[in-house]
Amino acid sequence: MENILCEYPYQNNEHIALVSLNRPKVLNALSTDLMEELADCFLSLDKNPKVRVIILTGNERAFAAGADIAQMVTASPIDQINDNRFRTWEMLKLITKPIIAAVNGFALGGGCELAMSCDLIIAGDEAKFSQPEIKIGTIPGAGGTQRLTRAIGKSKAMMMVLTGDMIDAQTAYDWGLVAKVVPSKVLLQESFLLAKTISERAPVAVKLAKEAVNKSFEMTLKDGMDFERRNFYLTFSSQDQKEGMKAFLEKRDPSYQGN
Ligand code: CO8
Repeated sequence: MENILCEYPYQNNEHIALVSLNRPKVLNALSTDLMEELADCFLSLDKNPKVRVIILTGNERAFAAGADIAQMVTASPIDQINDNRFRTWEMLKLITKPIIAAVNGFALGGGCELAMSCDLIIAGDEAKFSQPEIKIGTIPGAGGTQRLTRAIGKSKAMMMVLTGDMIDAQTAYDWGLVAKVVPSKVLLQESFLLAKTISERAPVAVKLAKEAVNKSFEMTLKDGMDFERRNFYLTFSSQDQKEGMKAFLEKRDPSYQGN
């Protein structure tokens, strides 16, 4: 892989993988090759039964400054259709394990959209978020008008999408785009601790919970409640549910096997 790095096990923890975007010269611009590598890497981590949580990060300067503008500048709509550039983005939806976006620096355009495609975002206190496409004559194409609106509401999303201006990490937190802001220097450490906590929960239940929360973006409340209930029932077919409840009653820590 040329455009990303995958560290597994991360910090000697066989349940956690760290994936880093790695095109520092262009602020991790999301080329089609990078997105192919990312999708392949995520799919293989998803298949690995030991992996329970994935952390996605960039570097101190940038998570990602958007899709690769050099690759798009002369593209026609037909080029884009023929390339099927969104295929790799769509593949991210197939990942069943939680993905934490650990964002330092710029998360702009496709970079912000990639972070929003993850399950939750932790930001370093110097991170910046924006949907700047309007400044280069286009609009968001990978969820900036949809996921952002659901995350922060119409008025604020309109302001970001129509001005293209950046917001800082604290504002992103206040508006509900990110789950937590931490000092930039300890971003990976904090993300690891969160990943470790999640990795110690019942893996099947974690997957079913992730699926149910994500469904809330796509369903009416009634259908979402029905979906949630089915996943709730489904957890009772796992050994982990038996182990979790028994361990509680026996006043000991559970030992989850992920089945
Ligand atoms: N694409 C390609 N190259 C980039 C990108 C990018 N998105 N962002 C930065 N770079 C390159 C610069 O061209 C520069 O290269 P070089 O050194 O060869 O000149 C290098 O990275 C460093 O950038 P700057 O010199 O500009 O650094 P500054 O600190 O001055 O500025 C900024 C940093 C503010 C982040 C600035 O680089 C910037 O505004 N970047 C572009 C941000 C942007 O417009 N992003 C949106 C792109 S469009 C998009 O994401 C649509 C997504 C749709 C979904 C994808 C479907 C395929």
